[in-house]
Amino acid sequence: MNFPLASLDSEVLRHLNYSLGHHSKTVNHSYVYRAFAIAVRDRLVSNWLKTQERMNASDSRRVYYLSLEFLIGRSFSNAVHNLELGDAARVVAHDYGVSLEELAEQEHDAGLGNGGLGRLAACFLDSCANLELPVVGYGIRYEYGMFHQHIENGRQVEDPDHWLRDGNTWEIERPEDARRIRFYGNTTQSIDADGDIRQVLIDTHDVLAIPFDMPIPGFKNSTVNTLRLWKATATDVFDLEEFNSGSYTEAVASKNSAEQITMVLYPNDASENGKELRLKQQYFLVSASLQDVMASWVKKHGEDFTGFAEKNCFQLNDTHPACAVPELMRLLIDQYGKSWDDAWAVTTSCMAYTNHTLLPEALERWSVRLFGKLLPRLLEIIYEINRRFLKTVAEQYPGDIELQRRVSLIEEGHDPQIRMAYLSIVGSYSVNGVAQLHTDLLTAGLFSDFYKMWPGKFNNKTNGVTQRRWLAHCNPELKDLLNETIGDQWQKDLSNIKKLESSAEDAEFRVRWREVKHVNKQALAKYVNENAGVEFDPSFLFDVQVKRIHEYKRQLLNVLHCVHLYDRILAGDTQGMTPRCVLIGGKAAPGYHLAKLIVKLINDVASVVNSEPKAKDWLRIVFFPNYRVSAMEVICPGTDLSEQISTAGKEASGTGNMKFMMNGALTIGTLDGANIEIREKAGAENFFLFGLDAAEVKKTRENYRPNEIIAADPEIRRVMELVESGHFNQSEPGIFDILTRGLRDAQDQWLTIADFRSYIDAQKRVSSVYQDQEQWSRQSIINVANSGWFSSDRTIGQYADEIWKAKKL
Ligand code: 26Q
Repeated sequence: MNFPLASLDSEVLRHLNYSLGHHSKTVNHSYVYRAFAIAVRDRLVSNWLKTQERMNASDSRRVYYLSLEFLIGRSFSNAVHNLELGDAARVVAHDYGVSLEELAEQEHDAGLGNGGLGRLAACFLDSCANLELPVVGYGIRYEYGMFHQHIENGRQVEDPDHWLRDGNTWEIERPEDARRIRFYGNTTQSIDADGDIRQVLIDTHDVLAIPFDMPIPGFKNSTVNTLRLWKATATDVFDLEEFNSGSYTEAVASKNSAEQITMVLYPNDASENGKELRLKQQYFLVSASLQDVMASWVKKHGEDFTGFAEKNCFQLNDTHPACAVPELMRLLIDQYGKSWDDAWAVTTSCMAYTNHTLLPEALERWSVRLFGKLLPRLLEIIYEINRRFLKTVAEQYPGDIELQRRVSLIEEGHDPQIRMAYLSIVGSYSVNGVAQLHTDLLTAGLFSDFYKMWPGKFNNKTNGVTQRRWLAHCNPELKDLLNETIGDQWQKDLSNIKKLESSAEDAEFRVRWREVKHVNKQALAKYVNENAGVEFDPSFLFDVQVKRIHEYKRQLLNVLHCVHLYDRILAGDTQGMTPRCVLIGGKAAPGYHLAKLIVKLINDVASVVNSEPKAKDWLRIVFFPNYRVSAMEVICPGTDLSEQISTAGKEASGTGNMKFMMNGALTIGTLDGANIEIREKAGAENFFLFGLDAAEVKKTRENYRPNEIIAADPEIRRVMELVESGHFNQSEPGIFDILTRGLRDAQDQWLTIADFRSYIDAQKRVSSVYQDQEQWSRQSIINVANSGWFSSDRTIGQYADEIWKAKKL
């Protein structure tokens, strides 16, 4: 089936008239955007349906990527790019007196994620469509995405993000595929038709899950994959009949409590423990998605699930969807009457788990009490999984009671907890980390007991990002230069970018390289001015750190370096200094007070420095508000220096580091996460390394004396004294004491002071290389030429071959 489409201009006009009810060409940009978006979407639809047919016809294993987060950002510009409609769309937009970029800006970001983990899921979907793999994303259609951040008196203020307020062109509601999700209730036994005893749940509170499908277009291929997002609604059609007429209004009002479940994304990028609503979200996603997959299996194969695992696989994006393990068991046993052993064989052959954290405190745990109240049957199943698992442990390691206690899925105590990571490991056939160091540290540390039991389960899949969004689309100037120099195959397969390397020695090419960067820096300077009212000078070095605000990511170290530069400027010590514009952006979790205080410090240091006349020629600092996907699309092309300065052994991978590398920034960083691989690929001479490595961090903690380091280093001492004197917070004395006390504390987890001298020295090397623009350009080109490994196409290729065993459609 091919739906005939007229030319883009007449389609846009038709949608403006008939879909949106406007007649004039002078209508506002928001309507023009929507007419365009519908016209572009129409171009996806027939390929979307064809891809579904191909998927149904193919006998490849299918993959379901289960994630509480998909940080999609904007879809319009991405679809235009992947369909190669840019030139046509530009011309038509011109007729409406608007640029394509202005139109694209009408779209609200789909901010359905916190940060790295959510954006990774979105890059993965793009790569799966590019590689034509049969992968479906399953997530939640949050009414409110990641909060909007604005700054008042230097402090973060959160506002709700009602991203759907102008409608969403990129979704199709499919009420016919609604699923029923059952919460609370009690388990009892009953005899089924065959005379077998079955566990049944009674007196449950039910909610409906309604799917909304979003198209995920491949690049220059006819593949359009699906992201299916679930929305919760009340089961009113069923329940209202049962209710007597007196409770009619109450029944209608109960719609509200059902819809709560998908109302808002939890804005914590480390676990926020114990919130019942969060557990409801997790189970809601998992149960709806599993029922969906199993219903289509049954339609085709009947209730025989013996071949199910060979043809289906679920990738768990962290432990957030870990209920998939006991829920699949429940469905197989209670719904389809399978034996425990058969159900367990199926489950443990089709679940795969990705871990994204090294912070032990961020491993998810649920109180047994709360879990058992909300999901009583699942708790029974988890206990049975644990009983059988501990039995095999006891057989394998007789007498090792301590081991049994350590690996138990239940952490005993006055309020026993379910260890979701352990449940995921026991229930999966694959467990992976997201960078080599991360995987090594997991198998040697957090998960070492499990690694000893099942070494073959563990594997590494270093993260990647999609070069379509993060290079071709966001940096059209660089795209054009690359295409002209090495052809355009790199968009399909980024390993081709290696061909660029020889151009590093071409002086004329380097001039053009700098011209591209300059244009991008001008665009970033304009964006910074519009959004934060600070003037950035494109002749300065643009030094950028954007990511969630966290102690371990050490935005504090960056600020301390800014204070050090400011101190030197005031002292007239600008010998060898390079003028810099420092940009820091990111959101703090609303309940994470220290992170919010770091935001305040950045803003207060920025306002003092920016209003100091002596600093004007040397240093500008901005806290960029409301950092998000669409902001990164402007920020990364204009960045010279990428700050990746986490305490070694804490950042699982990082993915912003890869986006900056692809756009020609050099990295200053620690030996943490994927930084290590970036440095290996780019060459140590093209990376500004500083700080302790993970092993040294561990060792240093044993005998850490930050006060001695501060006392012994006059530059560091002055920085501390400046901050402690209240110089940056004269009207609010004492507010930063908790931060400076933390820095001086021997128990400081993040060892900021331990790495400060090394960081200052590395920043000096940055300054001096930057002053040799030819050298800087060479190193920048070499970084881009070696960024091929960090394409999410490479990552997904490895998932498909090594974990999923999925074949191209
Ligand atoms: C958990 C429970 C309750 C509420 C929220 C959460 C929650 C939500 C999001 C916990 C963690 C996250 C997100 C974690 C995350 O983004 N981790 C990052 O994942 C990236 C992709 O693998 C890595 O590159 C980063 O190193 C890692 O920090």
